[in-house]
Amino acid sequence: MNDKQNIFSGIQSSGFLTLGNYLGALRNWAKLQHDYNCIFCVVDMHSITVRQNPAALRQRTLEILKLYMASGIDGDENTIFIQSHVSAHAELAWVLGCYSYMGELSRMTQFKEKSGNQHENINSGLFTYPILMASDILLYNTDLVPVGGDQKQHLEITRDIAQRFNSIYGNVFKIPAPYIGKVGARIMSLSDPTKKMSKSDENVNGYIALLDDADTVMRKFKRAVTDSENEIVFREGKDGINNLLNIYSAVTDETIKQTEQKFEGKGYGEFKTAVGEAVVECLRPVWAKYRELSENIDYVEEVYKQGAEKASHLAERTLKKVYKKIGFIPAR
Ligand code: ATP
Ligand code: LTN
Repeated sequence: MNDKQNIFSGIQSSGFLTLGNYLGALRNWAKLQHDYNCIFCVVDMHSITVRQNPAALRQRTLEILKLYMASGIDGDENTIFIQSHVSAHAELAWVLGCYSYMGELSRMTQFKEKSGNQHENINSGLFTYPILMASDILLYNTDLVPVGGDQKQHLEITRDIAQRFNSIYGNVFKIPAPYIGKVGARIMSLSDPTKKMSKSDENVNGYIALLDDADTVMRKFKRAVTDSENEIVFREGKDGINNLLNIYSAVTDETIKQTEQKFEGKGYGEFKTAVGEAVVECLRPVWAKYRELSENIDYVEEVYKQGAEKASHLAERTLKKVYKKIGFIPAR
């Protein structure tokens, strides 16, 4: 091992990735890859807390993996893998479940939200979801976890579980910290800019899917909800314009101030077209790389197989240590 810090993060394979996932997660991960030991996982096991169609799940898991790579994450330099390929995640989750409390799990806002949305399927996986996430993170001696603000609470429970375990058994787990970027931290829906842009939004006009084509991207931006004024400035109450300014500045690397000056006196229609065009330009290289990877599926397979091997090696070491500490007899 080198002296770089360890990073772990993951995305569920529960829908099409959006511009929000790209600007809030993937693009930032790609920037971290040279300065940290990075492990990026497609968390397919988490996604079955919501009913999935098997063929669609298979397709999406692979699609997300390719999008990791198309966003510039190098599959040779980093560890990229699929969660269900490394059995230690499920095994550690069982152990940690015995050190987690019903009370703390029932306070998780994601559980409250998701169980509110699917009354017919409030399964126990939805409830224990944060334990599996804690296992993902703790297996790899993770220092930092790059996630959006919505995941902060899950990071806190991960730290609590790890500290509780360490206080009984000694220094077993490294205590991880969240790493929440500023730029693109929260991209809002184009049809309701008071809500987060989300891949599970029923209204397809609310989000830009990363694999939407250029015409669709332009059409969705042209329909974006704004306000009845005609001033392109970042100001409280102008949620739609604020979101478009945020997106424009995130994809062009200009500041909000520079963008405001550039569009001073211009109309909303012209601004929306400019934002759409800037997003298309930003996504073009991702689309090209994605196409290339789709034609070279053997390479993609090699990356996730090698990734699972590297990840298993690290994960098994932690799991062995845990088993020994709690008093399980070693099998070998
Ligand atoms: P869902 O809405 O279906 O719960 P999601 O789109 O929020 O899913 P996740 O898999 O929960 O996607 O998130 C993957 C990563 O992308 C997380 O780090 C999350 O914080 C980030 N992310 C998701 N949506 C946005 C957004 N609108 N703006 C910025 N970051 C986002
Ligand atoms: N819960 C996260 C996805 C996730 C994750 C992780 C993120 C599962 N395991 C480990 C970081 C580290 C989400 O819904 N975005």
